[in-house]
Amino acid sequence: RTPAKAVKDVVEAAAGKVADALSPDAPGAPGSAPPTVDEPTTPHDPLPPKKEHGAPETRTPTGAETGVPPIAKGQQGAYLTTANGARLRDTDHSLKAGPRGPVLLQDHHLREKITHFDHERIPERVVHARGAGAHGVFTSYGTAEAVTRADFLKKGRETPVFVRFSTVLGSRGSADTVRDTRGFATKFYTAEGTFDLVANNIPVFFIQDAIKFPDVIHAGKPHPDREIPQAQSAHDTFWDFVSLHTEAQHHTMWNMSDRGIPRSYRTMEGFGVHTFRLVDDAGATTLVKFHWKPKLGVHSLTWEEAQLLGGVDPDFHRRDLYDAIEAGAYPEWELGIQVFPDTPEETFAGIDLLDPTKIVPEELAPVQAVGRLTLNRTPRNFFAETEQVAFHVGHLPPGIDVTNDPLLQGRLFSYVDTQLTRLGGPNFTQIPINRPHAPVNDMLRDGFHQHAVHAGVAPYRPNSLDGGNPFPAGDAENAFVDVPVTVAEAPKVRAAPASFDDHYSQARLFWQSMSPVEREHIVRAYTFELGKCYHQAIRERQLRCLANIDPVLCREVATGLGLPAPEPTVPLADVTPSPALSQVGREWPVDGRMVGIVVAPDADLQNVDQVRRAVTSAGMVPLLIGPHGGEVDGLPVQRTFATARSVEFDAVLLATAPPPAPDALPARDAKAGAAEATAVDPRVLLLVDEAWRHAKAIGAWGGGVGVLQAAGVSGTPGVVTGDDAGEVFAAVRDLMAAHRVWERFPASVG
Ligand code: HDE
Repeated sequence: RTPAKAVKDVVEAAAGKVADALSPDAPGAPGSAPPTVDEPTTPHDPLPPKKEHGAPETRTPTGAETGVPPIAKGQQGAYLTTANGARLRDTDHSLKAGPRGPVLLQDHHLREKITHFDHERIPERVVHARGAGAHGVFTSYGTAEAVTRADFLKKGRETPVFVRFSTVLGSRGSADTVRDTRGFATKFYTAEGTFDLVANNIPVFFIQDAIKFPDVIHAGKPHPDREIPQAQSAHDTFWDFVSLHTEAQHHTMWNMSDRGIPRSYRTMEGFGVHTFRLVDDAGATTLVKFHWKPKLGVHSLTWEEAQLLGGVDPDFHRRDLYDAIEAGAYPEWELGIQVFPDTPEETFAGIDLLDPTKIVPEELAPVQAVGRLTLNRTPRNFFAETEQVAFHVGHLPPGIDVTNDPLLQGRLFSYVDTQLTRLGGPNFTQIPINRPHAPVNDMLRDGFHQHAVHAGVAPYRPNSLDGGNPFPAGDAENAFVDVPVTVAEAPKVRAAPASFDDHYSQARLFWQSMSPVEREHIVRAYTFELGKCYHQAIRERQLRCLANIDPVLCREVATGLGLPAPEPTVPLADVTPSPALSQVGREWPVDGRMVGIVVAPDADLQNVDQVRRAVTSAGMVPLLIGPHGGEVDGLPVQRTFATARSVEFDAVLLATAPPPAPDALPARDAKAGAAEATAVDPRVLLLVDEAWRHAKAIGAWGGGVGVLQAAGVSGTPGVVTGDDAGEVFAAVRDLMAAHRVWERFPASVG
């Protein structure tokens, strides 16, 4: 076998596995029949655990491996008990003085049940409250061995991980698809202690010093008087802040771009933002920036899709993550590093590496892959895992250290501080999801919710009573390395370096790197958001910021707002665009994407079945959309015209022109004036209309071709028709690799 053949074999075998797991008939696949649920009359076996959940947690609160699974909590036993294990006869009636009498204070079960319920809620995160998590594994390529001594980055090491994705501004119950930055926090349970890479999907931050964090968050959160708007930046206080603190302009530009509305967590990049310092075995240091690169490419929603999803499926990203994992289409990213020499100036190509509002373009410092992250297990219990997980930028293994970035320095203080309140005391590292997998031997004792039963009498050192333990470790025992960086002798000041004063050049670099379509989206986003502000002065001030970024951007937004475009107040930076920042112009694997197939009893169902299988073999998920639930002539229907909405699908195929079903709203025949329109169920026409507007590939054969005519989209780019259903699907699949049919978007901004 040639190497190329070997790679091909592996790729084909992997594709086959995904296809099997993704088969609509596989247990647990989206749309497959759920396991049978018996009526609750007598105790019987519970439903089997999800196939990816694996064995229960076996670690002690201090991280030691016991090998003995703890007693599973939850509805696993046959009989109901109190919290103390006494079996109960009744949980539906309080203890009363006679059936109509008053409730007795002695009813311990009533009081225990209600009291526990009363305390079920804990404070939500002050930021990043809305999130979704998953377990997985990180496999190291060994390519970072030259620059760090970190054990988990040695070749072939496999490290368990837990990842939590989040939005920043919204409350815990807010919608997933709002325009916002996304958190991408990863806990690596390494053998040398936990490493938390607490990253975002945007490589820069709003502010350059942590002392402004409460201010920017107060500005972004709902207004204090009415508590609106929820999970939005389209309001006066946000734009007031970012137009006054102009260092925020670069991050804001990313938010207004398609990066602010990801298609899926699976299609987001992740960035450590700050520069970190790596140290190798010999003590030599290197500066790095961390990047996560999604296997499926960077892919975003359209703004209209994001808005529709806020109502149709506010849990869209959460559901997408869980569905993909349960179907075996495991999300993957490569961890990469940009490497810079550790010089006293801490700059690279003139860019200040300590300024968190600056990137280093990949064209100047390529991202070098150091390992692969695969998410393969959904949480067993949302609260226990996703809600209680506690990340901290200071959780670092030997070989990775921090830099003096003033934003990072403030974060080092903030995370544990907020977690003390949120998780109710100092012992949250003992909560199962937070337990290190490295053995723990600290001298921290007592406090609220202490789970460990510590032995010994001398939690101090040195001591002569507990055998002198614990002893400090040295290099030979892989002790953490605080890199002895020289601190310049300098006066104590509240000030920033002069290089931090450049607030516009990289916002301009980003704008200049976008394709015309992406620029158009940015213009519309600014126009929308500023259009939601009530105060003219704020709009005008933000336009003055845009003038310093680019005159075309400023003019287009000003036109949308009906305001004059101001002149720049600083010279426009001369920038070299970074093509790596654009999402347009490349092709990506289509794994795990959703294809909706419209069927009705009159369709050629043999063809439909064949296409359904072809979609599965391409690693995607076919969802049949029928006029009613159940089956259409033996084929299982996963969505009905009443439950399907275009935003769920990445492409739509039509095998038929279904007439209006009885539960359809009146057709828009009068408006459309076309005889054909009345013949097709209006919800199917809406599906096609939206899929077209959102630049998705559309294919049709047989009766489906008539629907495209009725919808007025036949013959336009990315709309495929033909007699052979298999060929139509193959053309649609090829279109999907580019994520969208980009030419369908208007792109007036050149
Ligand atoms: Fe955070 N951030 N942050 N942040 N952050 C929190 O910690 C903070 C910043 C990020 O899924 C909080 O446990 C300060 C940058 C993520 O549980 C809090 C500053 C980046 C998450 C906090 C920043 C992040 C948080 C709230 C400015 C990207 C969610 C709850 C100096 C590199 C983690 C909590 C999760 C959460 C403070 C800026 C990422 C309050 C003071 C820059 C992904 O401690």
